Amino acid sequence: MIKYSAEVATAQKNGSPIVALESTIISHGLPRPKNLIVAQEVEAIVRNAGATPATIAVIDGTVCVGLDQKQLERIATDDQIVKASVRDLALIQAGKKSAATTVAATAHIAYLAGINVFATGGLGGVHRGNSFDESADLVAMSKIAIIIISAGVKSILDVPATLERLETLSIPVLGYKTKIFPGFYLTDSGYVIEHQVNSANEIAQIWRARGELKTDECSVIVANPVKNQMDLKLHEKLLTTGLALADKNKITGKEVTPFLLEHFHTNSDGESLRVNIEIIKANAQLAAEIAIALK
Ligand code: PSU
Ligand code: MN
Repeated sequence: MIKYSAEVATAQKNGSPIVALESTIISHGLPRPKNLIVAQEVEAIVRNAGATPATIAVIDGTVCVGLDQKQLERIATDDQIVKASVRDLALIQAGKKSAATTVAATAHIAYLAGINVFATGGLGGVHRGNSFDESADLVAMSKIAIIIISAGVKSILDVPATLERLETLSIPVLGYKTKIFPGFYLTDSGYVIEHQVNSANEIAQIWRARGELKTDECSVIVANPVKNQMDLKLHEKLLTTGLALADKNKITGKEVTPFLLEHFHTNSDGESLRVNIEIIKANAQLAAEIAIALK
């Protein structure tokens, strides 16, 4: 059912560390043409750190774990690529269609492939102003055992509501070298978390302890704050205008997150893109270190 890239198949055979990477950030999260370059650079970071990258997507009905150059290009440039969450996967496969996978869908496939570390940019969560719009990422993370490295949830979301949902769903949130929950574009979302970890080894130890205590049925979130955050004033302005515009244009469902991200990218003169790239690269690096520590 799953097609593995040559390098991922080799890594699996050798039992060497693998890092899953999501593809919606490439197709719907970053502007073209930079998206393809970033996707390639992120894979290179994982390789240089001593692990194997496995970017996950569905191509012409085949679930792919690890993409070759042409497939990566397709995800980055083809307008037919849709954004797929968990509920969409079977439809995409049966219809022989192609899709980029969200955090939820990527975590699901990575788990099937036996991969236990996954790097992304930002997690989905509870949206502002519409308490029924909760990302399926939350539900997926409550059911899938994988370590997910992110820069928190975006400030476009309702951060405190998301943190409360994570608590309800019993999903542990570990701050990497901090107790301040990051806000994706911002180093500090304004909310604190309980647990700080200071090394990849510490995370690996927690992962193993979960197994012994049978609290290992959900994800572990590692929140890795961006170092050089977005200009605060610009962020505030784009957040206000973006939310108002989404409301005015009646943007709903899976369109909301891509709409707001694009609003940031087209109106920040490269600033949101710079931060986004820094985040995904730093998370890929940390994910590789954790994957190595687990071995
Ligand atoms: N955060 C980002 N960039 C992204 C996304 C989130 O910084 O591209 C994507 C991820 O794939 C995430 C999805 O899983 O948005 C969440 O979408 P929704 O809010 O519709 O569940
Ligand atoms: Mn939604």
